[in-house]
Amino acid sequence: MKPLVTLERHGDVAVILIDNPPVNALSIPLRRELLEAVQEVQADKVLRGAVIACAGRTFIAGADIREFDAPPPEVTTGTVNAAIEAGTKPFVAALHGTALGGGFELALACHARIMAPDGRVGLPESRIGLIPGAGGTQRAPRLAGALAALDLVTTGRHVPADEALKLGLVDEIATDPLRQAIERARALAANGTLPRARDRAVPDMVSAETRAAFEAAVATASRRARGAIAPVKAAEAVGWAIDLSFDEGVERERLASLDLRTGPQSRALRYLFHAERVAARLPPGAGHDARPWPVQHCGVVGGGTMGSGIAIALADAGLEVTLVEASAEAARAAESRIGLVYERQVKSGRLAEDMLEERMGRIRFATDLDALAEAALVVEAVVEDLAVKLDVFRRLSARVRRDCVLASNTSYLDINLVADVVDAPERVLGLHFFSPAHVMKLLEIVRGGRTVPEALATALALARRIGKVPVIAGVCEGFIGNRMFSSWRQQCDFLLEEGATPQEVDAALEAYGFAMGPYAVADLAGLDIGWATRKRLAPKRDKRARYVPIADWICELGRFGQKTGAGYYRHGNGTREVDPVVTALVERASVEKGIVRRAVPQAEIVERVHAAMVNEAARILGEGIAQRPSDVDVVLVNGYGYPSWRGGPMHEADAIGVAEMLRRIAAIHASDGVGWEPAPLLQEMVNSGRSFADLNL
Ligand code: T1G
Repeated sequence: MKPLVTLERHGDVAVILIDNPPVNALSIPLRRELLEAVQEVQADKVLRGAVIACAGRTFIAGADIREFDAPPPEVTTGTVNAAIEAGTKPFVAALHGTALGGGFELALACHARIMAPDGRVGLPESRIGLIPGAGGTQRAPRLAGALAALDLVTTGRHVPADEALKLGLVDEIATDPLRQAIERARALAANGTLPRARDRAVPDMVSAETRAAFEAAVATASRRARGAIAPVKAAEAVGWAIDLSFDEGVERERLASLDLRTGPQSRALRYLFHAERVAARLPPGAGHDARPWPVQHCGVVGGGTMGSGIAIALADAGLEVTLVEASAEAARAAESRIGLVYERQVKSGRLAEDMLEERMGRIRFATDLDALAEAALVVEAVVEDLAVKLDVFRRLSARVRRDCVLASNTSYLDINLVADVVDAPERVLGLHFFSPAHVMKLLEIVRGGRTVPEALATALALARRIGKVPVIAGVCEGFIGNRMFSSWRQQCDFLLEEGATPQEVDAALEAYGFAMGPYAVADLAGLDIGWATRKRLAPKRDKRARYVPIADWICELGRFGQKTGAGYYRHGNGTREVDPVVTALVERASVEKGIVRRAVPQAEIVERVHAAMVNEAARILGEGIAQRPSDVDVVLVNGYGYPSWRGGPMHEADAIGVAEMLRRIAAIHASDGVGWEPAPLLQEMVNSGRSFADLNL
């Protein structure tokens, strides 16, 4: 077995080199070898110091997530850190790539940190339901201050090199961090200094005012957690760095991290971490090892809200983008729309001012599809009208390369109809972005009947490159996400007729962990889109099915949500208010159905919404539209605000039990009739004793 850790001698400084692809995760054997190397350096008569570095794409990206269900090992990252700090020789970390979690905690225990200019550091443990367990919540505040450390451990964000240097988390940025780290170790040994984070006081907790600012920041972080435990615990741990001795703080942190590791929230978040990576792989079977076609120049047809957002997402990833609009005026409107987004990013500090021109320069604007002649991939994002879309694809097909991937951003169009009108139908697929396209993580990749694996591989590679979370969907009305949303939104409307109000439904789901309830989301997105869909589908709707007209009545009043100042709510200066007009419409719906309104408990709202999700998902799985239940969870969490610390509706259905889910859905069918029949898959699963987790394997 190749060693995971080697020790190279560079004169009187050792380089401890870690090599554990793909991300040098701290596994049990690696930590054991690392501790032995540290002890060897400390015992060696010649060596005066050491550097810890990694081979491959990144410094240690954290503890090995796959080991978290096993009992805690005897050699933890904290053990290695303590050995480094207890010694009399300087250890310097050479950081590149993403030094995260236990990896960055190891670096913080070193006496200095040298970082590559394009490197990033972070303590993202809260994103998998944990808190740093190897001193990160105790050393980071001592180096960067409590407020900065609080931000890092509660958001889990990655910190770029220049910010890490400014915060004091690293000591130097160098294009050759290894060479510079060797020099730094030699210099520290020469002047006999051993700077240790643990010896410092937290620099910014110096007065009642700063402590009050810290407490206020803790309260904000807790509010933003919306039911997630880890960020709240991480904030508390930073407080230990202020109030307790280092050793007391480290011990409390270790125990808290171990406690969270066995809890349901961390299990759910680790499940999602794995699920997102499984979803991003090519489907098993024929062509599962297909290679993606190279993509550098992308086209976008249509510069409205979606097209502009897609162009930004592509440009932000360093791709060349040509956006084609129907007229010079429309192209100018798209350019100003995109410019506004970047100007807002400059104002908020997310984009450096001197980067604005360069970023805008990545997007060219044109009015002729000939401008896409050399594009490797084109995303159509014109109006959701079948005839218009098919005309665009007919004209595109005559102008672009035969191997150019042709994608539609449609939220419902049958991709096979597009494939019918182009030559080379094998390169046609759907790329369903979620608004705002440059922000929302989810990307549904819709696979047509003739889409070849190479085209899928190209779309998956593009998703990864632009930082999206891809899920492959088959062709049906609404693919995976919108089809499920349509189903559970109907249950919400039924609840309105039975006695709930829009604000009560929203409050119940927001208490459950959703960032925003469905009616508030509808007002944000615009009610006219759903209205147009309902009118389009009306001829096909089963007249026996229960139908709630409240949304139609609201739209008939010209109330389309925030964009018109009123929808389910009345909107003004960033607030939403209950509107008696809507309350009256809701009550009218009950009267017209002869329903005596009743108080609807929050638990019932959540239970019925969840059951509707699971039943529609079971149908989607049974039809092969989604490959596995965990893909459905990835869609709901990344595209619809389902609380990630719950894992997703399918993960939660397993905790409730499939038989109980079937019972709940059967009860809904008994009360709500046609369209609410339990999915056949559920009975099959009960008969075979299989869980949704079993279907993921
Ligand atoms: N453990 C095990 N495997 C990991 C891993 C980890 N920490 N991180 C990534 N992988 C695998 C991943 O499953 C995939 O495998 C491959 O590496 C490439 O990952 C003690 C307790 C580092 C930014 O939370 O954020 O330290 O699917 O596809 O998009 O206090 O991976 O190919 O078989 O994501 O370039 C803290 C989690 C752990 C970092 C790279 N660390 N990882 O992103 O590649 S807890 C994290 C990431 C901890 C300490 C605590 C990302 C990345 P496969 P990828 P990427």
